[in-house]
Amino acid sequence: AWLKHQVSGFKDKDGFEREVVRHVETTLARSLYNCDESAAYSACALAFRDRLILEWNRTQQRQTYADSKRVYYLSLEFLMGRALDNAILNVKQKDLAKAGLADLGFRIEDVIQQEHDAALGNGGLGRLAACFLDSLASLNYPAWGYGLRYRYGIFKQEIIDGYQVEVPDYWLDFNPWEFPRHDVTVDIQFYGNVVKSTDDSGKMISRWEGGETVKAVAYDVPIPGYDTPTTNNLRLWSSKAASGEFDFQKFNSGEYESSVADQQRAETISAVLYPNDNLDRGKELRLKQQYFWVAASLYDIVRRFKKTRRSWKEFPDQVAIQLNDTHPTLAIVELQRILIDQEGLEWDEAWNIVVNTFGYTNHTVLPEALEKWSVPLIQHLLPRHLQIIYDINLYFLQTVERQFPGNRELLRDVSIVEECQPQMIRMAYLAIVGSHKVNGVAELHSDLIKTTIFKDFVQIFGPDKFTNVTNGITPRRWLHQANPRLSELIASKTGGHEFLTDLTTLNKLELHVNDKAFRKEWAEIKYANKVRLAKHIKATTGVTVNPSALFDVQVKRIHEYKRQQMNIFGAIHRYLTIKAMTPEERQKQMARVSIFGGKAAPGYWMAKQIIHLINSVGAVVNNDKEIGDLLKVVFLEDYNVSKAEMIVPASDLSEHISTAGTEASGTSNMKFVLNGGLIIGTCDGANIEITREISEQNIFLFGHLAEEVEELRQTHLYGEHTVDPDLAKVFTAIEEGTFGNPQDFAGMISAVREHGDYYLVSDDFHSYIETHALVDEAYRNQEEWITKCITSVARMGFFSSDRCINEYAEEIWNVEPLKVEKPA
Ligand code: 26M
Repeated sequence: AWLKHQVSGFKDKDGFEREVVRHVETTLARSLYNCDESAAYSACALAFRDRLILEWNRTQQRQTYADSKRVYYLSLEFLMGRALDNAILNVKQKDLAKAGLADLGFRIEDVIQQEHDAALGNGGLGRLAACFLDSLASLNYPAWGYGLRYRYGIFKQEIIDGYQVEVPDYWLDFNPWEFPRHDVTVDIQFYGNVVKSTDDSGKMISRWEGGETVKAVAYDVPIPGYDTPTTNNLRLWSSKAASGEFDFQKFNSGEYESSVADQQRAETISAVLYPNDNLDRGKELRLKQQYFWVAASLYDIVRRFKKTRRSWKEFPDQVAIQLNDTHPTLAIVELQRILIDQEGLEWDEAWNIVVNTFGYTNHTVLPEALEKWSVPLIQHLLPRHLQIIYDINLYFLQTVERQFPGNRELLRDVSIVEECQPQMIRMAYLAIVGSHKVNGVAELHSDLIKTTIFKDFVQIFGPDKFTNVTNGITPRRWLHQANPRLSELIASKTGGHEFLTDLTTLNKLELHVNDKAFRKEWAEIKYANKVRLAKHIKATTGVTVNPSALFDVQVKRIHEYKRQQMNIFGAIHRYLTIKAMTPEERQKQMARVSIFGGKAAPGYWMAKQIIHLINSVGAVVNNDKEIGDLLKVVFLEDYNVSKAEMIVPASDLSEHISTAGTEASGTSNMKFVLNGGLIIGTCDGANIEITREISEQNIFLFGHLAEEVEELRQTHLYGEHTVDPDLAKVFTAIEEGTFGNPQDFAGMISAVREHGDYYLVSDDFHSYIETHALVDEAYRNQEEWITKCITSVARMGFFSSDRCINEYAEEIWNVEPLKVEKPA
């Protein structure tokens, strides 16, 4: 029988205030009289944290006692953002906290903003993992996340003289949301060699004698669900020297320096998140991070399983492990190693367990992002794992040979080991062979992987191994938290907050689409959100923007395939067009604010050039008296999760304009539409499914289709190819020095004109410009525009990460929620 659970919040406002004061005066050892916003944040966070911890412990006990199957989500990235607002909203105590903090002399918004983002991720993949944790807890699934506790998350971006400058993100100074578990540690081996011997029965045994040991220390982060006591766990591993602080023996024998050096080398493993998004550079430290994290997590999972005293063949009935991209693929090899080398299972029995345990999610088709590790590197770092990979490959290729006898070409194409100099291990192929399900993240993407990069594997394993789970987002953070006024308005029209746990009930909004008062309030909320963003723009860039202008937003990692270059070329085209107008024509022109944001990988030269051009165009356009409010171009510094929470609700139009077939899904597209913005986009990723749901009338689609891309690229390289005339005018303006030294932007132009225009900027430019003209016309008619917005929001129910997680649970993990009685 389940105990009736208390809401894990406070009984009343006074109780909350007492706890805040207590934490200020005792935990923080400060007086209430010099309590600033930062101290108020700390105390408030500690107060809510105390409540969270109780439910967290109960949840873990309940899940252990129930002994049902658990999900383990392995991700090198968790882009969590802030935790306090989320924790308060999940127990529905925002009003109480607001009033309590007001009594103490603080505005809750200011207090919440004191928190440093937990930015342990690059972009979409990391944020998806965070949304999944939220849904897993909110739906009461017994689930853990496993990741790395980076000392430095994604760098902070500063814009200096129009250029990106990277500043380290040291975020652990005060982090009340993590709990070190110094008693939960795992020794992780590296290097060394493999010793072979035979046991009594003559069976060959391999033992790995490691050359170096590093300690993994667990840090746990509570993950609260919405409107449920379930509080799951995110376990992040931190590395430290195996000998503890530093090696005393070495210290005493006078080798102080080398002892400290050992310690530093060990701590380097979890020191920093690699800031590349969709690019693999094959660095040794990255491989060390991957194995360190995978080995510690598997040890932990196996330890937990062993406590149940079940037989090994039941492992996949108790454990589902999801691989977030190929980054944790070594887990497949590590589990096989544990089972055969340490637990003494036969190869086939072990392999069966492994395959039934793992699922693999692919997030990209870009060739430069597909992970490969060189054989000499793995040989050096993980010698036993390399042997196992070779054996996995051998058995796999033997089955392929039996199925398709004599097809040498096929064997070469699907081999996990790429035969080149040096040999390379193809991690995606290893992940496919070692998993029972492989999924893409949107329909088009899942189709593409089946017909292109993984087509041979569909032949070999059959189509059922490959499936689609279209991405989703959590409506708690991306509607309720980011846009509280809209959330309340929706609640007032749909009969409460049910949409936060069943997003499909948004469809009730369509009944009210013609309700005058509702539409008016809808418009007011959007305007207020734009005013707030306008203030932020003024404060951070000095640019004044008119909140009545159309806010046109593109915020995401800077990447050529995402085509921010096309967007800024489009803005230049708009500028030139307005400049050429008569005053009468200008009168009729719709005002625009072009807003950009996003980080470039530090070594991605072209992405940095794009940022520089955006800033240079802004510097000219924003100071052109003839232009006034008709066009502003703004680059927002340091785009991250908490900035997104402000930007997304303030957009009228957002841009999702990747070259067709390159963006696996996109998830910000969903966030923008859910917040009452329209989108301009290509037929790519989840844009296609968004269109199907909200209808073609409510989205601005343009550009070539995925199936046309290959041929166009060929034409660029071998056929006649001229740059679109409107784009050519843009290039001329840049080359005449309109935006500063043309040399600074020569790379962006030559990529289109001289180097084959791989991303089809010129091919899509005309249709892009024409579609923006349609946007202007649509925005002119505010009534119709609002109708489109409301209708779209009403039809977005499908894109909840709750739907998405339920699909994973059913199709891939075979797990069920652990029901708990809802708090009264
Ligand atoms: C790889 C090797 C070395 C260092 C870093 C990486 C790496 C890191 C992040 C590679 C890819 C990474 O992320 C890819 C990513 O974010 N993909 C996005 O995933 C989203 C969630 O499924 C999709 O919505 C996006 O379309 C897709 O680009």
